[in-house]
Amino acid sequence: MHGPRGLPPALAELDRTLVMGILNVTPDSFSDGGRWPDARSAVEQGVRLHADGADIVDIGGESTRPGASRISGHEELDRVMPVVEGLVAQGVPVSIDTMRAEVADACVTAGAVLVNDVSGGRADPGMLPWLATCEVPYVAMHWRGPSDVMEDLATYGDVVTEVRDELAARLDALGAAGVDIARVVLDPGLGFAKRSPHNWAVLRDLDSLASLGCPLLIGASRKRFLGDLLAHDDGEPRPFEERDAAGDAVTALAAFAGVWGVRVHEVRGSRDAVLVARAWRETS
Ligand code: PMM
Repeated sequence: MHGPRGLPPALAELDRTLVMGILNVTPDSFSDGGRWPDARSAVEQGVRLHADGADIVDIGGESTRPGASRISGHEELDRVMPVVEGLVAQGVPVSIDTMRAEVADACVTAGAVLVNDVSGGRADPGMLPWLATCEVPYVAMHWRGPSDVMEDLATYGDVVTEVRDELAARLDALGAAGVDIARVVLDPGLGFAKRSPHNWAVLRDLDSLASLGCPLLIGASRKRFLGDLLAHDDGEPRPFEERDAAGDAVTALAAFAGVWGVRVHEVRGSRDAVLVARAWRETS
C-alpha cells in the first residue's frame, strides 16, 4: 500500500488506505452538483469532510458526468481557487481534480498537494510538460475521451487487459515527458467509458492493475454501476443518495485488496471500512 513520492509526511506515512473526500464545486456533477453554490459553503463542506475522516479533500470545478460538456479554464479557476485557498488556509490537505495544466499549476502554487487528472494527461497537451517541471504527486486516470462521447467508447474485448495496457501507455508517456513515475498513482476510472460489467471486471482483478507497480486509487462512490446493482424491482437504478452503503463495501474490499486510496462522497463509512480492512489484513 505504498503511496506516491512527494506527498506531505502526514499523508505519506499512513498505514492504511487513504480516504479522499469529494468536493465538487460545479452546478452539475451527478451527485453533489450545486450543493455548495458559493466558496464559503464549499470551504465549510471541505472542513466537514476533513473532520469526518477525509485525509485529503479533492476539489473539482468541472463536471465529468456522462454527457457533460467542457467549460473554460477561466471559469474553472474562478470556481476552484477560492475553495483551494480557503481550505489550505485552514490546514486541510487538498488535491485538485482537473484536466488543465493551467488550473493544476495555480492550485499547486496555492498549496494543493496532489493533482488528480481524469484524462491522465490526454486532455491538455500542456499537462505532462508542466508536471515535469514540478514535484507534485499525480493521479493518472484511465480515460478514452471527453464526457460527451465516453458512452460510445465503452467497447472492450478484454476490459482488464485493455485498461491495464492503456494505463501502461500513459506511464510510458509520463516517463518520456520526464515525469518521475514514482510520483504517479493510477486509477481505472470506474464509469468512464465503462458499463457496469466493465467496472466489476476491473474491480475483480485489481492485482492486474497493481502489476504496473504504481499505487492505485479507486472512485466507485455513488456511481451508476452501484445504482444498477441495487436497482429496484421495476429496474430503476437505486438513487445516488442511497448508494453509500454499497460504496462502503467497495471501499472495504478495495482496501483489503491493497489499494492506496479511495475517492468518496460520504467519508465516515469509508473511513470505518478502511480500518476494518486494515485489521482484517493484519490478522490474516
Ligand atoms: N470520478 C469522478 C471525478 N473524478 N477522479 C478520479 N481519480 N477517479 C474517479 O473515479 C473520478 C474522478 C466522477 O465522479 P464525481 O462527479 O462524483 O466526482
